[in-house]
Amino acid sequence: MKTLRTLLFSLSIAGHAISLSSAQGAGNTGFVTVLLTTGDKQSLLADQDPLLWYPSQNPQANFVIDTSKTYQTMEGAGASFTDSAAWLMKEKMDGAQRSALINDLFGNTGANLNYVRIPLSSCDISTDDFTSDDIEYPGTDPKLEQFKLNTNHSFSLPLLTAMRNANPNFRLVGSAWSAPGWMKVDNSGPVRKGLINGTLNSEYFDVYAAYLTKLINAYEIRDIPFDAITMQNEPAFTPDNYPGMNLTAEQEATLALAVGKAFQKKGLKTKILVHDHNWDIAYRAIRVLENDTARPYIYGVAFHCYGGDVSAQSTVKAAYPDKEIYFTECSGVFSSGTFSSNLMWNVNNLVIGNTRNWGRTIMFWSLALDQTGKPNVGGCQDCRGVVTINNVTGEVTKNEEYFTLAHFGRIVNKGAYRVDSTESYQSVRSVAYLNPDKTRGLILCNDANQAVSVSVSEGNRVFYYTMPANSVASFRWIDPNTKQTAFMQ
Ligand SMILES: *[C@@H]1O[C@H](CO)[C@@H](O)[C@H](O)[C@H]1NC(C)=O
Ligand SMILES: *[C@@H]1O[C@H](CO)[C@@H](O)[C@H](O)[C@H]1NC(C)=O
Ligand SMILES: *[C@@H]1O[C@H](CO)[C@@H](O)[C@H](O)[C@H]1NC(C)=O
Ligand SMILES: *[C@@H]1O[C@H](CO)[C@@H](O)[C@H](O)[C@H]1NC(C)=O
Ligand SMILES: CC(=O)N[C@H]1CO[C@H](CO)[C@@H](O)[C@@H]1O
Repeated sequence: MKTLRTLLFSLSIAGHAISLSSAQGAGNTGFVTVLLTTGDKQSLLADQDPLLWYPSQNPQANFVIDTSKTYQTMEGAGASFTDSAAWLMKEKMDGAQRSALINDLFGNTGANLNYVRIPLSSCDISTDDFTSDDIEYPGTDPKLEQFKLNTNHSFSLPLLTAMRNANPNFRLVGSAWSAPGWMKVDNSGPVRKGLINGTLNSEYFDVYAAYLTKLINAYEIRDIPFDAITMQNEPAFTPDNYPGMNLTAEQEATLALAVGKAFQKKGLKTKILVHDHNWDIAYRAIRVLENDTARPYIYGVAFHCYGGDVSAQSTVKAAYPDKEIYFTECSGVFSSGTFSSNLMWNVNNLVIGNTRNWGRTIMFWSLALDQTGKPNVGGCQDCRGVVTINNVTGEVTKNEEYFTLAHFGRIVNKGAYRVDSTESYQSVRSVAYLNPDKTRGLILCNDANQAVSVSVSEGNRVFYYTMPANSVASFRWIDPNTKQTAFMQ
């Protein structure tokens, strides 16, 4: 086995496919690469010895993979690139630390992340309160003459460019936390630019649609296009100390119609996702979709994890099968759980549960925060970033959220199908994917305190593996019908 592993290593350095038939013993039908993370941190995304496939006429495996049964295609994994994360990366890291971090997050030897959420106004994890058309109270700007991409956005543009350069499948989804204060009613007036409390003034739906169009366009002309937008983060929640804007389902349908028409007029291809809120209020998403006039402009529904169960995603998909499901936010907090319990929960719910329930993206909240969950202007005081950046040394800690995303990113490419696999065996759960290059990806998660030995089959072959206690493993192998050749991770 060591020989095979050494050979694989040198092949991947050589960087091109070479027949491995001479390296395999008689009777073997290829190999499976394995990455392992254990809750006790003894293994952290560590390469294991490759496993061999064994031929078998009728494999009775614990996990049966069937790539002929396909579900949704995957867009990717990532987190929100808040202005706080940009500030930490720019101000608290040196150039070498910064490029190492970008590679660890977005490079294919790191977590291979490719889907990033950009707050289109300030949020709680911000350095300041801002939109791109802030007018002093009680002024207004219905013609958007003062529109200017906020400096806080410009600040993150060079970093976004570096991320895009690190991953050719890089995509963005934008989410607004609030319209500019002057477009709202019942807001906080002059306090914090009117971004706290309140709802969109019914006279300003078209103006706000034009504003969002300008905002998306401002990035697009800088060669940073948005794949999708959620018009409002958590529309059924009114935060009292950071930007927010409560919208009813009816208001959100009206806004989707206005934004859809505005995008169409400008030729913007950015998809419109609604809801961007929790599983337990999925009925609200269905209410938005019930509007026949707005529905054709709505591409899908985005979910957060802070209430309810991930199966709500399937309820929405069953009601509107032609709408796509995105998962856009969940945050770890420093005060809850251990590395191990958080890793197990994340993989079971946000990777396995989410993609078994039609999710096309897997996203955490802030990409980076400092060791005390700062900078922020309110809201979550305890949030943990995907990585922690020490605000004195610039050193990076990869958190359980990082390993959760990496176990997906390293074996699943953009455009992969989620395919059928046995859901569980004892304490182990699975999810499987078929990549566009026909490689297969499988994630197993064992959340018990004992190891579990499992068998996995695809077609007439089987491999064996022992999942350590509290562990997640990512497996990858090639199409059984192609010649046995090495492949790149
Ligand atoms: C937001 O609304 C809540 C509830 O009405 C109120 O207590 C709070 O003071 C408001 N915040 C601001 C900044 O106006
Ligand atoms: C949302 O806004 C409406 C209209 O201003 C208001 O009646 C309702 O109470 C608000 N909901 C919350 C949760 O603040
Ligand atoms: C859909 O929304 C539009 C715009 O607000 C509204 O005019 C229309 O009545 C709504 N349709 C339904 C069926 O609710
Ligand atoms: C680092 O963060 C801590 C906690 O927020 C803060 O007290 C300290 O001033 C920060 N140090 C630097 C150098 O920014
Ligand atoms: C991180 C960052 O660039 N923050 C800036 C946001 O914009 C305000 C002014 O609008 C600046 O004061 C902040 O420094």
